[in-house]
Amino acid sequence: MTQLAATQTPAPVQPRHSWVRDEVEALFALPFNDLLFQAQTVHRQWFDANEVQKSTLLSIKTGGCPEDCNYCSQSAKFDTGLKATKMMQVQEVLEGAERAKNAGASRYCMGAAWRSPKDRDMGAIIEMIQGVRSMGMETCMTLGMLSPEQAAQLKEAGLDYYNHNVDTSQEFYGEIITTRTFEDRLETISHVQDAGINVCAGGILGLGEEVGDRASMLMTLANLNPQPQSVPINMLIPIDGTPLGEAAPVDGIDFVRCIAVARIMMPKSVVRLSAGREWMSDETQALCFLAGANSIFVGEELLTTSNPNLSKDNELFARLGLEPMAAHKCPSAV
Ligand code: SAM
Ligand code: DTB
Ligand code: SF4
Repeated sequence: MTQLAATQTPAPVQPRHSWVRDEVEALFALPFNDLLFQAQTVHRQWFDANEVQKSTLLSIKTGGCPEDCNYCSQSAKFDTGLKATKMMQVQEVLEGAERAKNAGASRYCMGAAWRSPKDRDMGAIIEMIQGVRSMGMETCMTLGMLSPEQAAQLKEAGLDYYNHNVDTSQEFYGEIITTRTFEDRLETISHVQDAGINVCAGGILGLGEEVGDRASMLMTLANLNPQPQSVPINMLIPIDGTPLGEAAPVDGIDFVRCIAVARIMMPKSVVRLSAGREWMSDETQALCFLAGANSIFVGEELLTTSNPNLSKDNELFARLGLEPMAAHKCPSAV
C-alpha cells in the first residue's frame, strides 16, 4: 500500500446507507476525544467549520392536534393549558418572515399541528411558500403526513424543505406515539423525497430511550437514500400535562455524542442543534458545534416554547467566531 504524502488530503467521507446497529453503538462508545476528533475531521471535509445556518420557526396553526405524541404541548389528548388556534392569515405569516430575515435567518420554517393537511388548506399554504420565497429566504414546512399529490403540490409551490422527524428508534416508537406508526413516518418521508423536496428528519433525546435507541434512530436516518439533507436533534423540553412532563434531563455530554455520531454517519447533511438550547450552557452548545452541529433555530420562540433571545445568540456567535451560513449552501441539497 502506498503511503499518503504529508501534503495529500484524504478523499472526503461519502454518505453510506449500509449502517448496522453494532457499528453505530461502537461510535457512541468511543472515547469522547476520539469521537469528537473524528466528527470534526468529517465536518471539515464538507463544510466551513465556522458557519452555522439559522432558521426561524413559526407555528401557523397551534394546538388541538389529534395525534398523541407523548412529548408534545399541542396534542389534544393532554391538558397542557395551550390554547388551540385557527390557521394564521397569509399576510401575518409573511410579516413574521420579514422580521426573521431582518434578524439574520436564511430559512423560515412553518409548522401546523395537523395529522395531515386538508386539501382546503393547501391554497393558503402555497401562498405562504411563494411569499416567503419571494423574499429570498428558503422555505420549510412541517404539516404532518402527506400524500404523494400533496408533496408534489408543495414542490410546485417552491418548497425547499419538509420537516418530518422519526423522533426515536423504530423499536421504541410505540412507547411514545400510538396514533401512527414508524412506517407511516417513513412513508411520508419517501413521498417528500420522490417529489424532489429536501428532507429535514431527525429526532428527540430524553424520551426515556436507551443509547441503543439513539443508535437505531440514526441508523434509520443514515440508511435513507438519499440521507436527509437536514437532521434536527432536539433535546426534550418537558411540557407539564404531557406523559413526559417529568422526564429526567438529558446529560449534555450524551447529547454532544449523539450530534457527533450523526455528523460522522451523515457527512453531507446539515445537523441541527434544535430544541433545548435554552437549557444548555454556552460550553455545551460550543461542544455541539465542535461535534459537527451547523444549524440552529433563532428567534425567541420555537413553536410553543421559548428559545434563547437574539442578543444572547449573537453574543455566542461572536464569542465562538461563528458566521451565519448563506442560503442554498448545503452540499447535499436538491
Ligand atoms: N405536527 C408535525 C409533526 O409532528 O411532524 C410538526 C410539528 S412537531 C412539533 C415537530 C417536531 O418537534 C417533532 O417531531 C419533535 O421532534 C419536536 N418536538 C415537539 N415537541 C417537542 C418538545 N417538547 N421538546 C423537544 N422537541 C419537540
Ligand atoms: C424540529 O425537529 N424541531 C422543531 C421543528 N423541527 C419543527 C420544533 C421544536 C418544537 C419544540 C417544542 C415547541 O416549541 O412546541
Ligand atoms: Fe401533533 Fe406534531 Fe405535536 Fe405530534 S408532534 S402531537 S403530530 S403537533
